[in-house]
Amino acid sequence: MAAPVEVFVKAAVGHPDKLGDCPFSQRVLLTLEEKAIPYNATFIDIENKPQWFLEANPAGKVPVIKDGDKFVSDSDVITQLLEEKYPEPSLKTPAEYASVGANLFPAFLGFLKSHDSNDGTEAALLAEFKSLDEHFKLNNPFIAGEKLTGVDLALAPKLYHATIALPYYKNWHIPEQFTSLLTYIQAITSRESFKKTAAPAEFVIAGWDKHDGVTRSPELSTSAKPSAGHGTAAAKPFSVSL
Ligand SMILES: N[C@@H](CCC(=O)N[C@@H](CS)C(=O)NCC(=O)O)C(=O)O
Repeated sequence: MAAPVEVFVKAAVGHPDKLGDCPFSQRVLLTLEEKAIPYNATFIDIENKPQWFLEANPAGKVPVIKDGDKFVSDSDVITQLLEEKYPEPSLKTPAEYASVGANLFPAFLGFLKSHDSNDGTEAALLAEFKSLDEHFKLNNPFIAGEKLTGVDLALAPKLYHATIALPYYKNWHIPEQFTSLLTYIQAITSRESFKKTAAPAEFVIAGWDKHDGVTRSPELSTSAKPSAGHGTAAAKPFSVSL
């Protein structure tokens, strides 16, 4: 039997022995889980990167996998390599669906960092969610229809972050009328693979707290941080007590 894949992913902020909040790391873990590939995960404290990690991977980003003697970085490259080496079950995304949701993360980040309610970032994010909702009205239960594919595993961790960070930092939720999108989020984040690889809400917030420019709206700044708990269901977003 082949040796387990060695994968290096982000550790939780303040908990170097626990899985952290990186959506790109989760994408790779999801791919390993859904393909039932045996793996060993090592958590990397990105605020205090070990010397051996920087020598092996000078760009210093996670996720990384070890392929023979080589370290391979970037979730796009890693998931493609895993697809080639472990073709069954296939997670190949048909070309026409490959870019679904590709603009979500930049739009989410733009709004999360915005301190000007008139700068258009909220409208841009809303347009992304609307376009996803329209997609899922026509294509479901997965992005490509009947079958789970790699594009779902790239998008799901980003949606999970959105459902935790937007309520917490901006008191903002995905509008309830986007029922097809919310159904998708509920279903994909309920998969065993997702629950096993998701960082709990408090680690997601701890991660975003470290990002430049990410701060809570002033009216939220005194309310509670998320409490301990694992696998917050995305359609029941973490809510702050105001
Ligand atoms: N394009 C990369 C992005 C990876 C990335 O941004 N990783 C972040 C954590 S989520 C990281 O390693 N940051 C540490 C650093 O930049 O030093 C991918 O898809 O893997």
